Amino acid sequence: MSNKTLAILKPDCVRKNLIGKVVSQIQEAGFKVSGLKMVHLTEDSAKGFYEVHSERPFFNDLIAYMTSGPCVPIALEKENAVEDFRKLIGATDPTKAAEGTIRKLYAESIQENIVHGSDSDENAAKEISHFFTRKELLEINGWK
Ligand code: IDP
Ligand code: MG
Repeated sequence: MSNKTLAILKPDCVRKNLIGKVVSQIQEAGFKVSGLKMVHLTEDSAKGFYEVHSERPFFNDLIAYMTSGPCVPIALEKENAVEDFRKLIGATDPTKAAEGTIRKLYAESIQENIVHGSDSDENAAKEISHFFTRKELLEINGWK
């Protein structure tokens, strides 16, 4: 099992001035920040990141949303990171998300849902490398 996952604070999170609140909730849940930056995704980069959804009816809207402003990718480390992070953010549709989850607290809709979380160890590794080089990531076990 990997101990890494990728979060993205999506453009609605940045616009609503919620970066601090959401990062704080993530850290209070025991995740360590290994890499963090603010980027404005290009259309090509967003399409590459969400390639698995390219045949879905919401794909074009998803790309428009994800390129509508800057977002904040965050590489995270914790034991059981992928599963624990999905629990912390809640269901894709905020009306179905559990109480206290980040999406239940802050998301507007199934599309504008504040935050991304990787869905498997394999995808976490791919998604982290979409945004970060190895040198940009702290080695948590080496922290003094
Ligand atoms: P996830 O983010 O919970 O893993 P996915 O099914 O992987 O959900 O979908 C990726 C993103 O696409 C969602 O977070 C959301 O922004 C958007 N999305 C998913 N389903 C819909 C939909 O039915 N309508 C509009 N947007 C959607
Ligand atoms: Mg997904």
